[in-house]
Amino acid sequence: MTSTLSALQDWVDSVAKLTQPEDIHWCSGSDSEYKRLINQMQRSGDLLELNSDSYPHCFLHRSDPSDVARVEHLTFVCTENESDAGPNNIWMQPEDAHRKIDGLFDGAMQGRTMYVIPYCMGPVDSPYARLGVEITDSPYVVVSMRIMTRMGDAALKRIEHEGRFVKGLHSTGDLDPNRRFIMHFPEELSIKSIGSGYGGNALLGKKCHALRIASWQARKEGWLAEHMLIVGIENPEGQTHYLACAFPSACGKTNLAMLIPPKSHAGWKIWTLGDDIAWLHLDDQGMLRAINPEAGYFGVVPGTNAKTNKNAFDMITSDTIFTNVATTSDNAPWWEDKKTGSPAIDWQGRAYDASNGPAAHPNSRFTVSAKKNPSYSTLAEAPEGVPISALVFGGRRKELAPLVYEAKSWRHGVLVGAGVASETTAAAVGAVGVVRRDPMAMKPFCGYNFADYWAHWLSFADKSDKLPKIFHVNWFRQDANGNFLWPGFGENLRVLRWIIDRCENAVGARETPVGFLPETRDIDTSDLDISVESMDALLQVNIDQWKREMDSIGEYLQSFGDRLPDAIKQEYRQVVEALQKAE
Ligand code: OXD
Ligand code: MN
Repeated sequence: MTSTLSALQDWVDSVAKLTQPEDIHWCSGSDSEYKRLINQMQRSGDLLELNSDSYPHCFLHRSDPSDVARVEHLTFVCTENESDAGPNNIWMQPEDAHRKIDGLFDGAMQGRTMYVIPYCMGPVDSPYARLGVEITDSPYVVVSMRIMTRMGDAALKRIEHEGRFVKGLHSTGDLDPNRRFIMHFPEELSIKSIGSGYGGNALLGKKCHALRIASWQARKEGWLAEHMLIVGIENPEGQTHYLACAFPSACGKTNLAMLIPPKSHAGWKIWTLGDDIAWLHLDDQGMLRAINPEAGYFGVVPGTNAKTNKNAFDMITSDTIFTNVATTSDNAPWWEDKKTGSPAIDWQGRAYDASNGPAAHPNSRFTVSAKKNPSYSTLAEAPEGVPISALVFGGRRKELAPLVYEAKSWRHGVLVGAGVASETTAAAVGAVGVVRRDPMAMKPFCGYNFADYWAHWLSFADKSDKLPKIFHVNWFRQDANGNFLWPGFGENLRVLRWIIDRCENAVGARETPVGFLPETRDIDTSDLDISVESMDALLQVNIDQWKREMDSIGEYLQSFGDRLPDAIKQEYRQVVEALQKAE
């Protein structure tokens, strides 16, 4: 096949010349193509079929043990000026970067098939959707992209019509971590990734395009590309509010997006629009509207069970690709905290032995179509997206951050987002459990200088007076013995209800130096086994701890030098002064 769009055809030809594949296959996105690739990978051993009675059409992929997570230390943003990438990114001069990575792509696809994957991020008929083409030599990437994006003929038609698309070149290379690089060229709207088959490094529509490149595009075009889930919360009267929530990787976005209301909340319903990425645009009325650019979920498996996330637990019993989980003796997938069955073979294919560590890799994943989610909202297909009532930031913090608080204004909310910190997780290579600054949960994903990004966020206040309120939540507070103070999961609906009540001006709040907090009585704890002391601890602002936190935020903000917007500095000073007065 060829394309009528010369920019696309010329690029495909030039990549083929460089990488020298044996074959070129243009992906149509059809069922038969998907099945053919699945069969081919079963024959090559890249996919293993799981128990077809209990897990029909489910497969296991075992990655190279050195290739199990995103590699932030090998991820580059390559802009002409280093300061445009900012201290939040690792930078390389674009010409040097191309030279380096093209050297690795030279002949990299010899003996392999080169797949050309046209894809659309967002509903194909949405004005907010954006287009891309990924070239890869990995059939695992092709089948995963078919689940995660709108991929194939319909996307190609729109690409040929519009003429503009993000170019993503990927090869698994030789999987040697010393020859692994994920490079972004925002000024050229292009991505080059080599040496990894792991989702966040290899499914280029996701983190590389829909966050790093899209955040750059969004700044130029006046919208926002964010690491946010999108959820609809319907009350028993049938009114629905939509929230977009930014939490760092593996901090419960998928669980919150698919929350099941607790028994005490009969009549409440939850609708999932997205579990990882939101693209937010102002409409002509000044409302912020969100679409989910993705079409599937690439979720963390361990911890998923009938209690923590029944929707996901049920959804992944068919038509799912698992990566790096363990298996039981009857060949069902198994993971830590599944609460049923036991492991026989670990994620590396060895007989399970507890002394080798967890049976499933802590960052093992499921890849599944969003349409399989019992709480899937059909509005996820709406070209105009959904109106957002509240934006919610959060992190994994043992102490300090209360269960919930509301920013005093949009500008203050931008400071709250900029100050987000969280304990690191297994989603990225590196130490786990270390608190690090993760502004707006975008530390690994903002494709440009955070100082410019905050300025862009701030600019929305001049464009609309209907912006959503901004909140911060923390489900992860612990007591002195390391026990979680808040039950989390479905019970988080109680906190979302306070957020919605605030958006409707239906409830008051207590003003503190860091923001508005609920009165304890305004979080409905009926039928919940939680002590008054725990609730008080969850809703407390410890002035001394917050002063130290503001020192740490201040130091972090200063690392952005002169580019830091004045409005952020002013908001920062106001919080510091309010804390001083509160002594
Ligand atoms: C993800 C991540 O996979 O954030 O969504 O790492
Ligand atoms: Mn994510």
